[in-house]
Amino acid sequence: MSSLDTFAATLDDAALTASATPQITATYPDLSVDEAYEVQLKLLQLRWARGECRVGYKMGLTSRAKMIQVGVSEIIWGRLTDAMRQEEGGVLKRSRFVHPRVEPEIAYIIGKPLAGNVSAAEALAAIEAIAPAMEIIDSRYQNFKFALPDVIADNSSSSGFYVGSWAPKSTDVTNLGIIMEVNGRPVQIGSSAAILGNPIRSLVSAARLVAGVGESLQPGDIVLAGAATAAHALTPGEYIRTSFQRLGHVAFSVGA
Ligand code: OOG
Ligand code: MG
Repeated sequence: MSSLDTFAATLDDAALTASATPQITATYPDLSVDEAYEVQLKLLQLRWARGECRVGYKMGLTSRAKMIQVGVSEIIWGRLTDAMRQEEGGVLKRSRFVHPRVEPEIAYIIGKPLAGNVSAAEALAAIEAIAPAMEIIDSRYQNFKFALPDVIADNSSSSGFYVGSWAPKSTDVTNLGIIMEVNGRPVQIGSSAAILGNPIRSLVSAARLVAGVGESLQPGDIVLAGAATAAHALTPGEYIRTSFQRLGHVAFSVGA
């Protein structure tokens, strides 16, 4: 096994056992971004070998609020599997995760293949529908602390996602109000415009970045555009509900 295989196995084990692991860069400071994406692919290959299926991609650190919260300021991406999809309105088991957080997201579903250097107009034309969403992020690293290559290797912290009702692709989502509430109290308020000025730019970035490793956005793929606000750390007993102007809301409860 190469050291990249070992890093992937360690991260996979950390996720399966919900236990934190030291940052890779603590002992291997030279891990490059390209190597980190190789680790991420190896990590996903372990999940696919257990029967999980690819369902799309997540973009990360596409807003200033997120970059500031985690101290990394590069756009990153990760891969979504069917097992990460959570039932909207259901109960999320806190104990399955190390230190989960939730954040508001906008989800696109792809209607036509998209890859490479595309314009915003081409990205819009490739969308089939848009939905309100939330992502559960759970860094497998101790104290939720990481450098850029660490978080990339860790599938960009992705561990779950909720998608609400699909709205027509013609819905203007460039500047929608977003309110994330915990037990009825607003904890994050923002706008979809915080996502790179316009969330479609996140899809443009996704098409370019996945093409860099020979992949493409395929019909039926879900793409999460990245959080518009900082994330909220989850505690059992919380009811999380995020409302998106024009798109409706998404909710779930946190159980032990
Ligand atoms: C990295 C993942 C960032 C987003 O939406 O910005 C992300 C993290 O915050 O742990 O998913
Ligand atoms: Mg996210």
